[in-house]
Amino acid sequence: MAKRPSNTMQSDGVTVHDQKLHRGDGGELHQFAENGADVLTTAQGGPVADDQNMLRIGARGPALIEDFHFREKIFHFDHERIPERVVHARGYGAHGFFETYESLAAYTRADVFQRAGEKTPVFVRFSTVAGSKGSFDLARDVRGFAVKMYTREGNWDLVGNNIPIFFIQDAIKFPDIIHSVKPEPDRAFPQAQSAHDNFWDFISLTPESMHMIMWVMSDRAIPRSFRFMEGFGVHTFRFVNAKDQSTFVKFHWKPKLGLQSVAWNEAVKINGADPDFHRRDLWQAIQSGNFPEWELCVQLFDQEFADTFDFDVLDPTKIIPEEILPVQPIGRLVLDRMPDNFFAETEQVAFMTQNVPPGIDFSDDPLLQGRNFSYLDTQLKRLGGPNFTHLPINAPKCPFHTFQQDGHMAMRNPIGRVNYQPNSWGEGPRESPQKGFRHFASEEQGSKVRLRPESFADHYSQARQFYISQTPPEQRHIAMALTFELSKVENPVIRERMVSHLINIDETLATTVAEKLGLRSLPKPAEAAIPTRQDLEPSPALSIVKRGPGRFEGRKLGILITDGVDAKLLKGLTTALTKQKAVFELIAPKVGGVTASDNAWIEAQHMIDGAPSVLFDAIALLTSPAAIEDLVTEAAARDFVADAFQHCKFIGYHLSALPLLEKAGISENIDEGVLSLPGEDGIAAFVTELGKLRVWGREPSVKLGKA
Ligand code: HDE
Repeated sequence: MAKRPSNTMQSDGVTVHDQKLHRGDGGELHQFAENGADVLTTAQGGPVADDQNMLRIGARGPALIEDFHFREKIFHFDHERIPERVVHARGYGAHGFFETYESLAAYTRADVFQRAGEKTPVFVRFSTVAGSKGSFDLARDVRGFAVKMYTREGNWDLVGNNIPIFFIQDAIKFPDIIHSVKPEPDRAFPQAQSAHDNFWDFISLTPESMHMIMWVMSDRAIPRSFRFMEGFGVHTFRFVNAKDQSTFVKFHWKPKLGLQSVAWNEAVKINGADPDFHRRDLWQAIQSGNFPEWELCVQLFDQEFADTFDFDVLDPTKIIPEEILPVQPIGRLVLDRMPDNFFAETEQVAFMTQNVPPGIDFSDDPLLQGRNFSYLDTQLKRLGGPNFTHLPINAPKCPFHTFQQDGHMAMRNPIGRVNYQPNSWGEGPRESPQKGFRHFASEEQGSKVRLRPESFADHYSQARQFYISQTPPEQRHIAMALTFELSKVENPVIRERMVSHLINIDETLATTVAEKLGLRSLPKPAEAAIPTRQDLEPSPALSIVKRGPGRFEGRKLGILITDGVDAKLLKGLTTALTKQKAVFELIAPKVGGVTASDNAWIEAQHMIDGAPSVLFDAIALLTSPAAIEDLVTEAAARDFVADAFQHCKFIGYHLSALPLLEKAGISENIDEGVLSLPGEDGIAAFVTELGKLRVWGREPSVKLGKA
């Protein structure tokens, strides 16, 4: 090929395409079609000769409007963004399936629950609520847990959260709570934080939010992984069977690997070290074949239970404790495939609470009723037109037939003459009273009013029940979280108003927070329509710690290695971890790796500066006598150990690492969680010990959350 003059050379030095392909006579086009996959084209399919330089007059002259390739490319780029979700903007999704355990025909006619072993394709999107699309993963926040099941009778969207209740009792308050938590409108900060005046001002004026506040100030709001969180449908729904009989139902997702959260100090550091911590975790788990799994469980009850239960089952700020109404597993959800493209699937997926198949119906929960309007409405803004169901991620996977037509970006219109019904052409789909959705014919009566029922008036009893169900470290964390959040509130009146609510929940909690905030005295308790009930039993199911997994499966050990690392010990440790289905990453002074005691070269995944211990569930220090002297001079190595200790993690160490423990200031405090690594034989026992996850007893001594 003739060399181009240097002033028109491609700037990236890539070989210029064979010009023959672009001349355009028939034979050559045929050749182009065959080779098409690797030829860059415009969106119109036209092959591109030069993607590095605009068309211009002379090498240094003005650009030409005739350059359709440039214009198309920039035009498209200019329009790449769509509005982010008004809430739950930051999310991450995956595909999988739902498998039904047993037929639930007695309760529901929903096809998805008719046959044991039936598998239904699913797409799930996890999210934070307040932060924008580019915010960090470890914000203190509720997590969205939205599930789209592509059933044989259309899509069923169970758009839930990782907390079983909500802040408000009426959908009309949603814009207010969300405005209050989002960045304040004049200054446009803080991002992805509830720790500011507007949020706490609204909350302290909204007593119905107190139960939810207990949950979001607990460790539930800083989960270790999407894989280790529960999910909840929140509202009471209805199952409706083939005889049109209704049973109330509450949905719960239980993670197979158990619950786990991080410490607040850890969350803050994770956000700096890896803002994509939760995304990466899900990506890595699925890509490595460790498919996350949850069981779908239900609480089923009838009208009689609803009438006699202590609280109104339509009130979305209340739970039904599992100890009172057990949860029954009815199927499992497995996530086994990442989307091919984030935007096409995770960003464009449109969840809608009103997507329910025949056999699943709504209750009159006023939050759910309001949501049923909002989720359809918002898609129009976000996805730009009424045809968002034409996007593959939103389209049903069962046959479907509508007479809807036209609109922006219509991909499929009715074929043939008929686009209405009834018609006498004998064409097109028809209604089916038997197969079709029949709304449950509940008896309703009453005047048209704007009223909250009295049965929604108790705002403190379940908040107290949640608090007293927690273990001491979990209670400490709630107190610390409240103190931290309120310490960011500039107006002391708001701080005090919040404490006045806490008194109604638990006096010790209120006193602790008041002291830590430096309040001179306890304010008067907030006025309560209904005094807090002291007789509600603690519900152990509400504590994360009481229901720890007891095993290290699915968790990650960070192994710090240096030159001279004991090769056998390392092998023994990694084999034991793999056996227990745990994972590990190697961290070294240099990312290239280290030379082990047997002279083998071991590659590392991280350099010590880039892998603080907050990214791991526990750490092991596999140093060597020769390398330790240099290592202790590294601030990152000292922080690695000191942070792990402060965050109550297990630390396994080779004896050569003692000077590092000393430099990190913990050699005096060695406890049952700081373990000298045994020889090869004992290493499996060490990994079993890691299943306890944290040494919470250490916490008061490191003053992480001394309450
Ligand atoms: Fe949502 N919520 N929400 N929400 N919500 C949205 O819909 C809304 C509520 C939840 O991954 C929006 O498509 C109102 C409770 C999740 O795409 C919007 C009310 C629960 C997601 C909306 C609530 C949720 C959303 C924004 C008060 C737990 C993310 C974008 C009545 C049961 C879904 C969108 C995804 C998203 C409205 C309260 C869960 C605006 C009006 C309670 C998981 O329609």
